[in-house]
Amino acid sequence: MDFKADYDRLAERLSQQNVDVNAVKEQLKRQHIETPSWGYGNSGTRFKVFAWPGAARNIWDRIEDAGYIHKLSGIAPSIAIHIPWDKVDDYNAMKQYAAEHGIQVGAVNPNLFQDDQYKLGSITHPSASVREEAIAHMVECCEIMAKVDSGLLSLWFADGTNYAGQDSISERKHRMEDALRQVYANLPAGSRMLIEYKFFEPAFYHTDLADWGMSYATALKLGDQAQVLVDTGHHAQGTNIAHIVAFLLDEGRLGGFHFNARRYADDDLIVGTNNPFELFEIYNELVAAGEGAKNVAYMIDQSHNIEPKLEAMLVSVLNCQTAYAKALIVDRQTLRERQMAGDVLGAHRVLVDAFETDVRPLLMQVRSEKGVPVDPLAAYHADGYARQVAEKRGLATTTGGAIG
Ligand code: PSV
Ligand code: MN
Repeated sequence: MDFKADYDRLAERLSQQNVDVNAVKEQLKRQHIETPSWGYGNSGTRFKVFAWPGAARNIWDRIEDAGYIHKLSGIAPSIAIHIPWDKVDDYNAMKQYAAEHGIQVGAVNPNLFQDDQYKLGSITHPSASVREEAIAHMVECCEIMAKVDSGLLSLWFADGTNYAGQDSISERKHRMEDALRQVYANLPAGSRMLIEYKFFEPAFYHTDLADWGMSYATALKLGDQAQVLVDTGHHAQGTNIAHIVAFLLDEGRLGGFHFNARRYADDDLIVGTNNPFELFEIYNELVAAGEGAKNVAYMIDQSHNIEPKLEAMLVSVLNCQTAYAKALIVDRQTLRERQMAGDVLGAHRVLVDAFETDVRPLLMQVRSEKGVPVDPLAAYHADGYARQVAEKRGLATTTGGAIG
């Protein structure tokens, strides 16, 4: 594909706009987007799970698929796992298998929502014995982290109530803090606990960790190893996620992302589709924070129901790459000058100019320098992997774990 002339023109224009193109390329080469094991298996809505030919049947297939997405994109070198969906007897074998496929095991996600005893909650449940089971499961996940060399325990709770008066909200808060303190004490050295929030669903009156402020307050109580995880699908309509990101970065408590796109609720659509400008705004804050964003973990959290699984995951990773590239080419010097001069629309135009720039030649150049396909989607359509796994695996009857 002939992109060199376009790349040269773009590089020339960017250098006139105070952008260090070589530094931008280096940052793009170091980008890291983690894909989720549960995104490779069958999934659906509460109405129907559609089986996809070749969908991953177990953790070994999921690792193969994640390795394939990394091979095509060059920027997805790890896979998040979900326990017990990805439970195995030999975690060393899991680690080795991942390494053979060019990737590592990333965040470990406990499952505190699928067992019958969790009907009224897990760590906020009125019964101490249910809470103890939930704590024991998270401690087991801390042990798995050590076995697979993971530095992240990623926590999401379905806990909440459906009706006013169903339970004491403040008592539930105390139960949660007590449980998390016990889990925190079991974190492997140097690892982090990421605390996710979600404003509704499956509970509809209140969710125990409903927004970033509740996750942040909880993390502060626990200690430096606890941080907030922002799932882009977990906010009310109109919430300014970039603002949350900037605030948490400044506080040193932004642990990571679960990327996906939404229009109505927790839609789990492909990140960067519905609202690419919002994703750009988020990346703009991350780039503006510089070193302050160096420990942020970038993960996809999507379950594709009607889309081809592998293509959907590849598009997701590439959309993050595009948003990052656009944020990296913002003319920050001019932006600053216009901000200080009170040039409201002039400052805004600096961002819009970067957002509207066609960064495809830049990304092609980066990929060719990195030794991955310059057009990963074309490579996906040409190389036959999806057809081969469809033949080999057939129509799986299992889900990826996530059911909706
Ligand atoms: C459910 O909303 C959810 O998508 C949460 O975002 C978790 O991160 C994920 O499932 C995996 O447990
Ligand atoms: Mn999530």
